[in-house]
Amino acid sequence: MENLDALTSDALQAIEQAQDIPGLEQLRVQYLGKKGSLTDLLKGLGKLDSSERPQAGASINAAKGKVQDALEARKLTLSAEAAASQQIAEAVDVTLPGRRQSAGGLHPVTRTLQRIESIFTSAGFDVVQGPEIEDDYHNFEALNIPAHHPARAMHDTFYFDSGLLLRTHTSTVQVRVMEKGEAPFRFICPGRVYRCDSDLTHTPMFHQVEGMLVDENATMADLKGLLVEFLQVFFEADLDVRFRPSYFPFTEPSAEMDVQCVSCKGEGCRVCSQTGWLEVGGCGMVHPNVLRSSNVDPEKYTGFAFGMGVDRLAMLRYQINDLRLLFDNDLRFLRQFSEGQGI
Ligand code: 2NM
Repeated sequence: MENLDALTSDALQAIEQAQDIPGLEQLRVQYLGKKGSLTDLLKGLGKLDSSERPQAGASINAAKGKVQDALEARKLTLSAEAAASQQIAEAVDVTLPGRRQSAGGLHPVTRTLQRIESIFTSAGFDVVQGPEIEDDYHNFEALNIPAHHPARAMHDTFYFDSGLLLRTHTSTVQVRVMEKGEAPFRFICPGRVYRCDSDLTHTPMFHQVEGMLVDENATMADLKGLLVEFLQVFFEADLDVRFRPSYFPFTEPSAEMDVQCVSCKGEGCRVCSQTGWLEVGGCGMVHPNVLRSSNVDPEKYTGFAFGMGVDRLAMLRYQINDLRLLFDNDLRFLRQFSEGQGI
C-alpha cells in the first residue's frame, strides 16, 4: 500500500507514453488484468486490519479509476492518430491531372481494306466474303487449273489431311458467287489467303482483294478504266498505270499492272528498284471455262477480273519498308496509326 502512489504514477506515465493500441492493451493487463498489480492489491485487502480496509479499498479503487480513465483517453488519442495517418496514406490528390484514355487505332491493313472497299463500293461494287478453308474444286478446278497443271505448283498450297486446303486466293469466293447467283455480277472479295512461303517479302498469310465484273458487254477497256481510276484514287495522285501481257489460267487475255512509283513518281529509287514502276496486281478477261464451270453462259456474258495484294498497297500508302512490321504486332509500330486518322 505504501507504493500505491508510485505504482499509479508509473502506470499513468507508461500509458501516456504508449505508442499504439496493442501496447496500451498490454498495460491494461499489467495493471488491471486478473493478475494485474492493482488487482493484486485489491486481493490483498483481506490481510489488512478491518479498520484500515475501507480507506485502503477506496484508495485502490480511486487509483484503478484514474488508470482506467487514462487508458480510455490514450486509446481515443491513439485511434484518432491512427485514423489520421491512414487518411494521409490513402489520400487521393484530386488536383493531379487525370490519366488519359488513349484511343485505339485500326491496323494499317484494316485501314487499307476499308479504303479499297469504300472506293469500289462507290463504283457500284458489292463486297463479298467467303470461307478460308476451301476444297480443291473452288480453289483450282473451277478456275481452269486442273490436276497436275503447272500452276498448282506456283501456289504452295497448305493442305489438311482431309484433302481440304487453305485458299491460296480469294477467287474461290467469285466461283461461289457465280454458281449461286445470276449474271450480271459486280463485286470484290477482300480477305486472307495462305501460301506456304516465308521470306523477307512473303508471309504465309497475306491479304488479297480480288474483284470481278460479268455483264453482256464487259471489255478489257472497262477493266483498264476501272483499275486506273482505282489506283489514282487510292494513292491520291495522278500516277501513270501500265498493263503488261501475262498469263493466268483463269483469264485470257491476262495482264499484270504497274503503277508509277509512288515514292519517286517514276524517277527511280530504292522502293521501285530504280525501275520507276511498282507491280500492284494482275487482271484479265475471265476465261470462258471459268464462266462455264459456274453456270454463266460465255456466249452471252463476258467478264473481267483482277487481284491485288492488300499488304503491299498498305506498305506503299503508309511508307512501310518491311512487310513483317504488318504482322509482328509491335505496339511501337502500331501506335503510329492510332487516333483520329482517316482511312
Ligand atoms: C488475279 C489476276 C487475274 C481473278 C480471276 C478470277 C475469276 F474468279 F474470275 F476467275 N478472280 N480473280 C484474277 C485474275 C486474279 O490476281 C492476281
